[in-house]
Amino acid sequence: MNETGVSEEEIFSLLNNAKKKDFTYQRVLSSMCTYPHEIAVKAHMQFIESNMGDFGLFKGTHDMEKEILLMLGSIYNCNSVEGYLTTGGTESNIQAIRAMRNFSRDKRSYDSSKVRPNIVVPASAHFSFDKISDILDIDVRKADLDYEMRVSVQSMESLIDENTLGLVAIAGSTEFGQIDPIEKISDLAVSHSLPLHIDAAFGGFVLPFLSTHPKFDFSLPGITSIAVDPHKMGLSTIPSGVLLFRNFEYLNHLRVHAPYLTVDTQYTLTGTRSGAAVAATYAVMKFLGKEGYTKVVDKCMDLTRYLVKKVQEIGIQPFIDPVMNVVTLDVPHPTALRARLSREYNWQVSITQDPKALRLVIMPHLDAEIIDCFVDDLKEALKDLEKN
Ligand code: 0PR
Repeated sequence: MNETGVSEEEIFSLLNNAKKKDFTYQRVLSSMCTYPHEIAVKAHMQFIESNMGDFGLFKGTHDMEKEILLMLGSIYNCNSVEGYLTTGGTESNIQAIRAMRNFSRDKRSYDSSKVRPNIVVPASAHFSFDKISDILDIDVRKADLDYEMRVSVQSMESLIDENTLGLVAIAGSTEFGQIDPIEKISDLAVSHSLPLHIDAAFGGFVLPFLSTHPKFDFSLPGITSIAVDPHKMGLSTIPSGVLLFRNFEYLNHLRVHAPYLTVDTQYTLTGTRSGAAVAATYAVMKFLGKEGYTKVVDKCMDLTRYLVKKVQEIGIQPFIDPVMNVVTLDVPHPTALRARLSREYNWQVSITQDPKALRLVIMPHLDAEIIDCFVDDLKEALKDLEKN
């Protein structure tokens, strides 16, 4: 650390240099994040010092948090919804499974030294579930997918046993943007009296704004919790995730006594929490409303269809028909192609693991012109690969 402080001018020169090394989103087709809405940025700055870890000091911010939960409860068909703003999908998933574990432990009072509990998730689950296995010391059993990358309900059922804490289904999978057969999984959860968590980190701000979509919310009786990330398609600032429970009963299993704060209980994973992200999320949700988000989603879906049409013109097919604004392309040598697109053409794309496909996320920072440039470069990169 330097002995004495440096001037503001010098600081900004350092910051500008760092910024130059960062990618600008225009060349990024691999991210589920995007530029936050300017209203969100303004709100974030206004509440920059607000700490939801001690929300008795920040009653106004806390009221906005409660309002966010109510707004989401109304679009996810639940008026008894409880929860809180997390740092994102990872924390929401950890806490949802921790609540399941505690619920089961309190209800069945099992001896954790003798029993190793498990949860059943789709094989397509985000890698946060591998962290969960490690943190909570539980087995994460991965159910098979069908040919369209949806989880097989039969496979899920075959993995359930007396040590199963609960089930997970995905509304908008990370790699393929696919939606599991959630209605059937809800029935499965009900018939086995198990809680069901929906990972809608990505899809939660897409599905409600599509003209038609399968049910994925609290209107299905088996669903006990939902994770949704305003910092992805919600256009809020990072870190903004939301964990929602159907009612207080599940949240209450996360209760921790918090002495010396203005409120004596905490249900969250982190202590100090960003009130700025709460303000940002509240502001952008109010500002856009259902109409605004529908426009955002419409634009991304139009671009998604446009991209599919353009790649089909050069003989490339999507791996599955895009369900939301995630496109996977069945290309030769995806790993080499990705490297080439990055190295020679300065595009950031990603690849799926199994099966391997080129993966593109069509976020609001993209437009038809960028897609045209990308497809031209993709065509050239494919030619380069054929030559080598
Ligand atoms: N659940 C799903 C379905 C997700 O897709 C993700 C993240 C998470 C949970 C975890 O969310 P947090 O990262 O907010 O904890 N999906 C992307 C991924 O990990 C996130 C991402 C965002 C990746 C921006 C790249 C990027 O540039 O692949």
